[in-house]
Amino acid sequence: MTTAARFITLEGIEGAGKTTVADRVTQALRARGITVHATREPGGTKCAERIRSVVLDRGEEHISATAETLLMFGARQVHVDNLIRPALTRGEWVLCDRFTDATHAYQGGGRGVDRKLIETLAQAVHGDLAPDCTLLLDVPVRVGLERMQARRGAVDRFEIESAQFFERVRNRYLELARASPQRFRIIDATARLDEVCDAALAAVESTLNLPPVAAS
Ligand code: Z5A
Repeated sequence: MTTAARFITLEGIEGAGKTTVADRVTQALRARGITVHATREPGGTKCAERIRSVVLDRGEEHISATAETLLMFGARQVHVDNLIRPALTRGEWVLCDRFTDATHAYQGGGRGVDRKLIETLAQAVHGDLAPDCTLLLDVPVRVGLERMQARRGAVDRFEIESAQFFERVRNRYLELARASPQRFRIIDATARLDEVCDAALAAVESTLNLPPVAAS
């Protein structure tokens, strides 16, 4: 099947279900014959994954909100240059678990980094590259944190943050979604996981005008 390259992103607070939804949407698109690169941020390439470890690990040194923002964009530049742009140029699709909206939500909303700084860095790093469709998996913070605690393993630098921090992140995400209603689809991620996956897939299909799959 030939379709123009598309860039899809998934966003949401911790425990929203992005990992499962990303797998399900990727499989459904591949079943249509579309070449899809499923990737994530921070990370997605060897070098960007090393930056991910630096920014998520709870080391001894203080990492300021500005340093955190710069690390996110450093990883993003490497990811965009080595994976995202080349794939889109080849006409392939990219489905990315988080992108620049996450920096607006976490570093901007959560940590209070100036919006203009984030916009300037975004312009320098990826210019006019923007997702065609962004799924915001929305859950109340209490639900996200309960899910996170239920599967508790090693805790990263974000997972130690307070409920108030995640409220600010969620609110900024909802603001971003309201500001770009053509690009964003808000999915109620409190529903059963299979229902969330179905809603996410339907949102991708409607936003990108994909023809329905013929029943087998
Ligand atoms: N970050 C940033 O600050 N700035 C940036 O610019 C970028 C990122 C790009 C790592 O991201 C951190 O980086 C992230 C923001 C920051 N930290 N936080 N918070 P990440 O995306 O790799 O990590 P994450 O958000 O922590 O992923 P996650 O916790 O794995 O969330 P998820 O992928 O949305 O959830 P999940 O793994 O699919 O599900 C979590 C659990 O909940 C799991 O046990 C599921 O079975 C359960 N779950 C999920 N959905 C449901 C439903 N609907 N019902 C029942 N149970 C469910």
